[in-house]
Amino acid sequence: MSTISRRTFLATATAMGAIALAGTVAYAELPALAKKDTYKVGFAQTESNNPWRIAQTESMKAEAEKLGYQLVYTDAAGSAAKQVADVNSMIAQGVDVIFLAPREEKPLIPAVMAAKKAGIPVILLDRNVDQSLAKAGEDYVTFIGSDFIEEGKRVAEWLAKNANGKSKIIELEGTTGSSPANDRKKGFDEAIAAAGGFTIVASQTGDFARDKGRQVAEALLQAHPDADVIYAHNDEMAIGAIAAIEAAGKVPGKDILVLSIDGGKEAVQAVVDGKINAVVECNPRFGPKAFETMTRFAAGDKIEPWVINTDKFYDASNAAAELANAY
Ligand code: GYE
Repeated sequence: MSTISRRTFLATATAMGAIALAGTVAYAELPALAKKDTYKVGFAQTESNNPWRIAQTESMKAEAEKLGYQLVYTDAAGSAAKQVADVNSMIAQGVDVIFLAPREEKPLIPAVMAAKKAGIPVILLDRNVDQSLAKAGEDYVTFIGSDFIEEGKRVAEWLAKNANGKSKIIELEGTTGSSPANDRKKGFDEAIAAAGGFTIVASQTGDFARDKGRQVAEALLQAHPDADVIYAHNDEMAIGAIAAIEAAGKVPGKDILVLSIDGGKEAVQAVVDGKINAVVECNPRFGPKAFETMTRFAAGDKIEPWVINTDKFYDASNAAAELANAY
């Protein structure tokens, strides 16, 4: 999959409504959404193994309930294959629109295309799909989510200012092939290279999961005993890394700086406690914005290709004051 082009992919996906036109290919247009009093809405969640996902699901359910819409909710339990099947089942149930949080950038392309073919608009939530294989305004309505490159960059910029001589970084990556893992790595690695004086001694996936993060951090701390910074792509892995640092007889936040993204309550508390040095928030409260975007789309508005969520930032200067607002 990784090497095939958008055109080849679409051509082999068959019956995409593609018509050969003077050497170019025209694709069927984005499905429309009728204006109605109520809707049957699909929400294909990725997994539910962390506070971020749970906050997102709650926000979506609460908003659907508030509007009186029927929500068809599925949880792919960390499997891209199951998530594709979940979307197919929503199509079979005749939902009006599908909110999809694509676990990985490429494997969910067939789900996006199947919905398009069935005439059901898809709105991507929180993770994106491969931009060479599917396009906003053409294959799906829009992507609603944070700027992950910017999140990684903000972590790097904080570190460049506050490193106090620490320089050897272990990076714990999110789920391989997911857009936040790809972009949080890109944003951080580029900014840290530009800052100069730092080395990323190891970069490995912990799958956005606490225990995997702990295990990977443990192994990498053994292989690189001089590492003095851990940058985790989410809170769960940062919290796992704190346990690994303590198990190695070191003090998290002091001997080894810990940096994270997500900003859930437990991580903000860890900033208050001095065990995490800085966290870039990634806002999980999607409900209002998701349904408002859907309403604008049904009204015939032209939707921007990326509806951007803005994120806060926590460090020792504001964590105690912000704790009550963290999810
Ligand atoms: O950071 C992570 C979750 O896709 C932005 O996925 C989301 C990420 C979030 O599992 O904790």
